Amino acid sequence: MGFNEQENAFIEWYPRGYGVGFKVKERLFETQTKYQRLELYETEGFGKLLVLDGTVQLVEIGEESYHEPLVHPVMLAHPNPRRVLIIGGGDGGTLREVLRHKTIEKAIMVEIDEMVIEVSRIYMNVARGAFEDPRAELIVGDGVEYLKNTDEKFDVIIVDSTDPVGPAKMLFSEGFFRNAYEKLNDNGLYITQAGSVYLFTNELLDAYRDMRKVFDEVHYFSFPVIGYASPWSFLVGVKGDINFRKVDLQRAKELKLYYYDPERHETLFQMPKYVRELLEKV
Ligand code: AG3
Repeated sequence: MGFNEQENAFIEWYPRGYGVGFKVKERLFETQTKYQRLELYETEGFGKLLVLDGTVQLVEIGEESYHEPLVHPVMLAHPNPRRVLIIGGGDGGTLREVLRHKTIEKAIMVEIDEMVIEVSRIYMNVARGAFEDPRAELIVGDGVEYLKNTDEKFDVIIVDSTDPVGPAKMLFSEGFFRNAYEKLNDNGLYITQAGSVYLFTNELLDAYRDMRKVFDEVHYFSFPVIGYASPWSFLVGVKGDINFRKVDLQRAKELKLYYYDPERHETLFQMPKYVRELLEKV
């Protein structure tokens, strides 16, 4: 697991011996934070690589292939997203993409691990000023507790967490989905990353099943993400009357996107056939 001296590469091992790796130019550092093991590398071809508990969080070159599909489909399907909550996302990439939308009045980000925020801020060019934006509010704390106790309501809730195994497991529980549903405005959208389509299929099915118990409608989609065992899955929960199959192309034009293509929004929904069939059966 992790850094391989012989290959001079960082390799993340997924179940069944499936690996995703990057050649490393320099090992920048490794530390145990209060919550997890954090590693940072300079890769040969993809800029810096951030790893938490042995799992790739992002590479600087290509991180938009994750942050764009996580943020923009829900933001553009919502008719007027003004207040957004982000859970996790300590590197600031999700917050940065949210703040590109002119409708935003407030974006609250709740990240449990301050070290992730600090390391990203100091070493990586991901947040690009997002934390200094007056519309942004950063809370260092437990997202589960925050969502249970807050009096605030949101138009969009985005969960940018680690895998649905280990510490982030709670963020994929029915109880958590219920709290999120309650804290959405009458018309609201919830999105979570939901793991590798091929290698975490059971986790995807479990989360889909539990979200369907809570939300008025649930959509799934997949996207090829640089650095992860792709395709990667995403789950969207709808509260109220919002059509997630349609996005606002007018607002999309101003964004100049690189990976997610709003004009081909329908292509987002492709899933390998057997996975779609499994999802339809849950
Ligand atoms: N959030 C992590 C997604 C999960 C990656 N899992 C994995 N490599 N096994 C990404 C943080 C970026 N803001």
